[in-house]
Amino acid sequence: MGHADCGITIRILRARDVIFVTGALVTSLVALGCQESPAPFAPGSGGISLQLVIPDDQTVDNQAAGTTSVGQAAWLGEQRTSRGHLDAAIARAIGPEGPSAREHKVDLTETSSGFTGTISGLQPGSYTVAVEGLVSGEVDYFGSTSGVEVTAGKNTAASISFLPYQPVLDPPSSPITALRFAVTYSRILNADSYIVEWDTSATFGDVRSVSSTSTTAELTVADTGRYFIRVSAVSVLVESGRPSEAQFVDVVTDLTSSGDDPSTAPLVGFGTGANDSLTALNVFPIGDTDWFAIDACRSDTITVETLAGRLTPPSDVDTYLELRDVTGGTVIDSNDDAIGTDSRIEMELPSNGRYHAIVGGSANTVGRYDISFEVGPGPANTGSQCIEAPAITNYSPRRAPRGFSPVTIDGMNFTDAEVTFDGVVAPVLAGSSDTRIITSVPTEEDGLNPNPDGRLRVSNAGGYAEVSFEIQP
Ligand SMILES: [Ca+2]
Ligand SMILES: [Ca+2]
Ligand SMILES: [Ca+2]
Repeated sequence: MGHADCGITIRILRARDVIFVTGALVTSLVALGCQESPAPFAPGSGGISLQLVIPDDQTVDNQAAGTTSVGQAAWLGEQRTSRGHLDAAIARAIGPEGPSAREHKVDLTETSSGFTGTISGLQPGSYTVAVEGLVSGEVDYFGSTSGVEVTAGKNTAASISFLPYQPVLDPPSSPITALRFAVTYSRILNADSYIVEWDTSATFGDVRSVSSTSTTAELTVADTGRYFIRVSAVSVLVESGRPSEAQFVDVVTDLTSSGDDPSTAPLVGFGTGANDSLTALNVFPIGDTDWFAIDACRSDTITVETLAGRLTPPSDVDTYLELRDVTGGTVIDSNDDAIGTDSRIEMELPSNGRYHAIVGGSANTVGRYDISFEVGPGPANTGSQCIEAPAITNYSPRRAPRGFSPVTIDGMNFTDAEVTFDGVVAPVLAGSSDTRIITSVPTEEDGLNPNPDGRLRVSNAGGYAEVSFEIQP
C-alpha cells in the first residue's frame, strides 16, 4: 500500500483523584515517537504502542500541594507500587472508523514504572483507544479517546483521561420502612450511566437491577428484609465496571409505635398535645391497619392526614383513613383520596373523649406513609381537659305556670351553664352552685312560645342535659 510503518505510542499517567478534580494534571497519553516504538510494523500497517505510567504517591502529593484535598483519602494507605492497586491493565484500539471497524486488544505488561504494551498490525485510519485498569478482572480505572489517527510512517499524539471507574455507594439510611427508596453514589466522569443491583444475599447471586443516568437511583422491593446494594459504572466501551463496595439496608415494618386495634393504639396526645407528624410507618403486609388514639373535646376540630403518594420517592401505598369512636367500632368519618391518593379527614368532634384514627391500604397496596394530627381546641377544651357536659339527677317541680319560681335542678357540671325552657333563656338565681341551679319559668314576655314544647335544658361548652317540663297555661 506504500505506507511507511508506524502507529500510536501511548503513555498513561495515573494520578490521584484530587488531580483529576482540579485539572492540575489529567493523566495523559503521550506519543513517544516512531523511533521508540518497540515493535516493527508489517508493510502497510501501523501499531499502537502503550506505556502506562503510574506516578508514586509522593510525586502526586507534590503536584497536588496547594490544591483541594477532595478525594485524597481515597488513595491513602494504598500500596505504593508501580501499578498502584491495579492488578492488570489492557488497551483496546477500535477502528478504523467505518462499518468494518474491529477491535484490537492488548494486555499491558507490568513494568517498573507501570504498564506497557503494543497494538500492532493496524491499518492507517482513525481509532478509538480505550485503556482499562483492572482489579480482579473488573474495570477499576478507565479512559478512552476517539479520533486517534494511525498514519503511515508517523506516531500520533493522543491523551486520555484515565479515571477511577468504581463508584462509591453512599451508605443508605437503615433501617427504613419504605419499600421504594433512593440510593446515591459518586459520579464517574467516564461513565454514561450506572447500574444499581440489589439482592437479599451478599453474594449477589440473584440480583434485581435498575439503570440510571444520574447519581441517584430508585429501588423498589416487595418485602421487608435485608437488601445488599452495589452500583457499577456503564459506558459504551465498558458495559459494567468494578462494582462499588456493597452497602445494605434493612427494610422493616413500623419504626414508630402503631396499634392494630383499640387496645394497642398508642395515644398520640390530648387536644393540641396530639399535634404531631409521625414518620417511618408503613402499611405492610397487605391488610395491615395502624391504629392511633387521640383524646379531644366536643367541638374541637381534628385534622388527620396521610402522606404517602407525595413522599419522595412516592410510596406505592394508596392510603385510606377512618376516624372511629372510643370503642373502635363506630366509624365517625372516613376518606380514601383527598390529595392524590393520600387521605385527609377534617371534622368537628361530636363529644368529649377518645377517638381512633385508622390507616390502611386501598386495593391491597402496601408501602411507607407518614401521618399528621392537628387538633384545634373548641370552647369545651380548657387546654388540659374537657369541660364535662351537665347531668341532671333531679328537678322540682316538673310542671309549673309561666313566671313560676323557684325551679330547683340538681345534678353536676353546672358551672357556667345556661338554662333554657323551650329554648328561651331563664335566669340562674342566687343559691345556685356547680351541683344545683335555681331558676324561674320564663313568660311570653321573655319570648316563650304560646304553645311550649316542654323542654328544660341545662347546657355548657361540653354539652347539655335535657328533661321534660310542662309549662301550665
Ligand atoms: Ca403498619
Ligand atoms: Ca398495624
Ligand atoms: Ca387513597
